Amino acid sequence: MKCSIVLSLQPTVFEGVAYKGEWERHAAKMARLGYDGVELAVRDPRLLDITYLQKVLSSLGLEVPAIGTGQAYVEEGLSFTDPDEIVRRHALERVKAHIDFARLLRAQVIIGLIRGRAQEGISREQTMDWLVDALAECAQYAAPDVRLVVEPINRYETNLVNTVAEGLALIQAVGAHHVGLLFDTFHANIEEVSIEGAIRLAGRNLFHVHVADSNRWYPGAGHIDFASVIAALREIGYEGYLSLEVMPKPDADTCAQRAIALLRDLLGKTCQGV
Ligand code: LER
Ligand code: MN
Repeated sequence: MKCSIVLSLQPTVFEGVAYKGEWERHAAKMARLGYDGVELAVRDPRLLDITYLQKVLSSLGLEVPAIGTGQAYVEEGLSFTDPDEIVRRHALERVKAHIDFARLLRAQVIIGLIRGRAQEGISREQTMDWLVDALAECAQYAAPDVRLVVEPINRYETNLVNTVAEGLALIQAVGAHHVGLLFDTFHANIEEVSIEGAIRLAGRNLFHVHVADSNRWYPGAGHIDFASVIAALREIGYEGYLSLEVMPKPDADTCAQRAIALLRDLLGKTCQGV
């Protein structure tokens, strides 16, 4: 397993990301600390200079395991399940732009908050139909080389797909090999009966992992047992990234340093920077 950290390429109101904006400086610092990659949270990839971004990241030796899309929802209200057809269409177009961007970076595309919420006055069946159709259209667009990762998210942020079991049902409805799950330890600690049990249930469908402790601080600052989480991930043969998605508490640099120190220790690797 390798380690990455979420960098938001632009300012955002989303609280669960330690570094926002000034990404060149932050990426250089993460490379020095020993991170293998940076996960990029991107509101609209069409506003970016991709050639420049690729040049900077490759000069730092950083991979991009995944692209986050949630800011298109948080900042602009785009979602796959909005009752307004035009909003749903814009959400699809935006995620297709994320897929184009991810293809160049060999990254996965996260389907997290962009799925939206089931809203009053709309049947759950209708909402799920919109979600399955949108995911199927994205899967077709992403095939064969870009993987999509559906993230179960806790009930306080969405009422659609809170658990791994619900995530599996959704990806099974789409039925494509390149659509899998993102497991976030913070959400799982709220929603799952057992964090390790949920990892085992995800099994080979697990494509990406977000790590944050029970309080959404860095691993080690709350009560999740990360040694046991890593053991469960090893048990299912997971070889992807552990990607740090945390609030900047007490501050971003402390999170980044303490997280890599703990994760590298648990993974049995030496940490370059700390
Ligand atoms: C939202 O809480 C989250 O965990 C992000 O990864 C959503 O895209
Ligand atoms: Mn997450």
